[in-house]
Formats: sequence, C-alpha cells, structure tokens
Amino acid sequence: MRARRPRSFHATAGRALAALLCLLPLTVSAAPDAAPLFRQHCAECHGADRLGGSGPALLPENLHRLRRNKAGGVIANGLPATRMPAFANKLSPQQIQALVDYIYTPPEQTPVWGAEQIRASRVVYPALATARPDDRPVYDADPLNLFLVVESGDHHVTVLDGDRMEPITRFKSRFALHGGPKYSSSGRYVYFASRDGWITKYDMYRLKVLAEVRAGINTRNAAVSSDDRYVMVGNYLPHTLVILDARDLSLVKIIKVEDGLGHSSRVSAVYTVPPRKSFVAALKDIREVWEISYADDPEPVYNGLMHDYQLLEGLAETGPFPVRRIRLDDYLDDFFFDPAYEHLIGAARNGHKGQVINLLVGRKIADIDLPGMPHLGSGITWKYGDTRVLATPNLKEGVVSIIDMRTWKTIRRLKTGGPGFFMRSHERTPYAWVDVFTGPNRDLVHVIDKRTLEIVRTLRPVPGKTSGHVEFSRDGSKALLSIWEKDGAIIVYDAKNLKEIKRLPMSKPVGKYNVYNKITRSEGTSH
Ligand code: DHE
Repeated sequence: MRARRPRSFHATAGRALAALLCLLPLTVSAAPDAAPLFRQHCAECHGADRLGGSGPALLPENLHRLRRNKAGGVIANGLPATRMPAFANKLSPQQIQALVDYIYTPPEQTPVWGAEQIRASRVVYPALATARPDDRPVYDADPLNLFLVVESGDHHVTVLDGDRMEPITRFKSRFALHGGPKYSSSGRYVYFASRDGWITKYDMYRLKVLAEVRAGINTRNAAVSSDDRYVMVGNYLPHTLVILDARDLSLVKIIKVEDGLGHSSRVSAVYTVPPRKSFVAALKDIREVWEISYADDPEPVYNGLMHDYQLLEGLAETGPFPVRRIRLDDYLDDFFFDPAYEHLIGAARNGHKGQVINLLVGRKIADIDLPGMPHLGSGITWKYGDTRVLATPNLKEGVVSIIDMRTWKTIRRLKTGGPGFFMRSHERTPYAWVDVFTGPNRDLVHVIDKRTLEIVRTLRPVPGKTSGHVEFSRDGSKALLSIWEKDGAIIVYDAKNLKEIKRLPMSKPVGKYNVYNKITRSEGTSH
C-alpha cells in the first residue's frame, strides 16, 4: 500500500483558489462588462481602440487632468462646450463605473506613432511633381477672395468663390477635420489637419491634393511657418510636436513634449508667430508654453539668450528648432495673440482667469478676470477709442467679455442668449458677430457694435437650428454664417444692413476660411 503523501501548502492553496475561481463568474457577471459598453456608447467618437476619433483618445496618459473620481460625472453629465453627451439616462452607475475603470486601464499594446510610421504613411500625389511657381488658377475667380468651407456632415471641403458666392469645386477630406486650414503666405497652398492625425496639402490654384501624411494618432491642429518652409503638428497622441517639410510633407523632426521630470503632455494648440519666426505651442498637461524657433539663426529672437535657456533647462539638444520654455502658473487650453504678436492671451478651461504672457520677456505679465470658460481661441481685437480691446465668447456662460488691452481690465460684460463658441469681425465693418452655440437659444446670433460695445441686433436665421461661425469676405462687405446641421447651409448677409443675400446648402459647414483675411492676419478672424 502506498503511503498517502501529505498535502503541500501549495496544493491546498491551489484547491482553495480553484474553489474561489468557481465562485468568481457569479461575482464577475454581476459587474457590467466594460468593453461591449464602450463599443456601444463610446467607440463611435473615441475610436474602438480608444485612440480617438471625432472625440479625444481615452487612455490613462491622456487623462491626467481628469481626476478618476470625477470621470464618472463627465460620463453621466456630459462636458460643456464639447460634443460629449450625458449618459446618466442610458447607463446605470455601475455601468458608468465600469467604463471609468476601463478608460483608466492601459491598453494591451502601447500605441506607437514615431518616425517610421509617419514616413510610411506619406502619400505623394502626381500633382506635386507638376506644380510650377508660375501656375495660374484654373478658374476665373479672385484667388484671394476664395473661401474654404469645411463640411463635417459628410467630410468634404467646398471651395467657394467669394465674389459670386458660388461653389467652384468640392472634394472629399480626411475624417473629421478640426481647426482652421492654414494657408501658405501667398494663399496658393493650404494645409488641413484631421483629428486622426492626417495632414493634407492642397493646391488652391489647380484645385488638387498634393500630398498627405499621418503625423499623429490623435491630432490637435497644425500651423505653417511664415516663411512657408515648415508645418508643425500638435498631437494629443502620442505626446509630440511634429515638424514637416511644407513642400512635400516629409518628416523633418519629432519633438517629444516632456518637462524633463518624466511628465509628458498633450499639445493644446500650436500657432505660428511671424515676427519672431517661431511656433508657439500651449500644453495641456504641463504648466508651460513653448516657443520653437524656425529661424536659421534663432539667437536674435531669443535676445541672444538661447544658450542660457538651454543651459538652464539642462537641454542637451541644440541645433535647429530649439525649445524655449515659458513657465506658467496654470495650464493653457486655449489662446490667441495680439496683432503685434507680443502678447499671448490664454486660459485654462475652468481656470476662472486668463493669463497674458509677454513673449519678449517670456513671462506672465497680467491676469484677466474671465469667469466661466472663455474661448480665447476665438478671441478677436479691435481699436476702441484710444485703446484696443479684446473680446471673447464663453463656452459655459452666456457672456461676452470685453477687455481693455492697455490695462487688461474688463470694461464690459455683454449678456448673450447662452454660451457662445465663435466670434468674428473685420477691419471694415463696425460689427462683431457672436453665436450662441448651446442651450435653448442655439439658433441665435448677436451682432455687437464695436463703437458702443452694445448688442445692436439679434438674428434667428433658422428657428430651431444651430447657427454659428461667421467669416467675412475679403472686403468685409459680406458675412457668411453657418447653419450647423447635416442639411445645413451657409447664409450670406450684407454686413452693413444685416439683410440676407443668399443661402447655399451645405452638409454641416463647421467652419469657413477666407484666403485674404487669413494671409493678411485680419484682426477680426482666427489665424
Ligand atoms: Fe475646436 C478650432 C479646441 C471642440 C470646431 N478648436 C479649434 C482650435 C482649438 C480647438 C485649439 C484652434 C485650432 C486651429 O484653428 O488651428 N475644440 C477645441 C476643444 O478643446 C474642444 C472644446 C474639445 C475637443 O473635442 O477638441 C473643441 N471644435 C470643437 C467642436 O466640438 C467643434 C464645434 C466641432 C468639430 O468639428 O469638432 C469644433 N474648432 C472647431 C472649428 C475650429 C476649431 C470650426 C476652427 C475655427 C476657426 O474659425 O479658426
């Protein structure tokens, strides 16, 4: 007879574990399964793999600013000023919690989008090789009074003749273009960025796509250098700034967005600063704003202090595109510049105040009293008496703040029909237009007299339909307004008497961009 072997601790523990595992399915099946929930409710906007789509990527490294215990509230109640809806009526608290746990779990494979992937994605079309400096436009319209209309309803772009107000052509764009397309200095070329990272170069004379490259997985926006040499792309995922050669979109450099202490950051937005020959990027997760020179000799821009900056920062890397870090006491989600590009005016979402950063001295010089959620990316300026004012809509409150740029004090707060998104004007019109973008009055548009700082007219172009985003013709005589619906339209107004002139059907025309106003950096529009 064989002696019975004593049970080892491991065998006993193993059996106990097996017994426990038998019970587990009961426990697990009681908790909602997050993956199918995510597929059903979130994937359409945030991507099946959480890498972003029309909404941002939802991976732990992109959620630093959202505390985990607040994430459930965002899913339940939605997010103001974004298209994030409230799910409280569709999902139980347990389902919401399961989704929170899911998005804070790292993916099985870390997404990679580096030089190899960027280079492999590039497509060069035959039209690039045949482009000549003396090419003429293939249409008889004024090439400087064209508008590009981004139609997100069916992901197309319309090229519109701004004199006749008639479409010249319409072409398919990449998925979910976001931010303004950026023109080269003559207006001949334009660069589009899509939320999923594609940059497209288009020839405005020959009406042809020239080249495309995927610069990121989840992209914020792009900027073009004033010398037409570079395109800089700011990404949410990966945490990079990507510099492309503007001629053919080949990769020039990838800059990792890090603070040197192991923290990386999404990019809020990047713009070009022509007088300084630099790009300026605001960061979402690091309290810094970066200036990146594209000048062959960056020293004059940095007052001869570049070397000191680099030593101070302990930056090993010198050479082209040096980064100057300007430390801030709050994040910058949104910003714009004064017309001289000396000051950057920005704010954090929910920061309750704006910050004015002087680019010459490289530090904050003033706070601005801005409650709610100012949308400074849509800020504009104009001369008012012997000073200049800036005005910004608010994504959370029905208010337009008007600020004296000499004192940085608020001089007027105009009550509007609800939170607004875009504000626009033109040097040759006495009016500034601001939309109401959310809430029951989202079909309203207010017209502000820049001389009196009063709302002088409120339009309701199509009752019940969201109206927003105005852009002016080259001479400021016409204002084009979007009806933001799939079966939407552009309504052309006489900018003086505010009467409707024409209606052009469009598929959710999210934004429109006049060549002349953009390349001359009109004070009434975004750049
Ligand atoms: Fe935008 C521009 C940020 C949501 C339509 N938006 C910009 C810019 C930034 C920005 C930083 C400037 C980039 C540029 O022009 O180069 N947008 C954000 C957000 O943080 C926010 C609130 C959340 C998000 O999902 O990113 C956001 N934006 C939206 C929308 O939901 C809008 C209304 C619809 C859409 O298509 O996504 C939208 N944003 C726009 C448009 C511009 C823009 C049309 C260009 C405005 C212009 O005239 O220059």
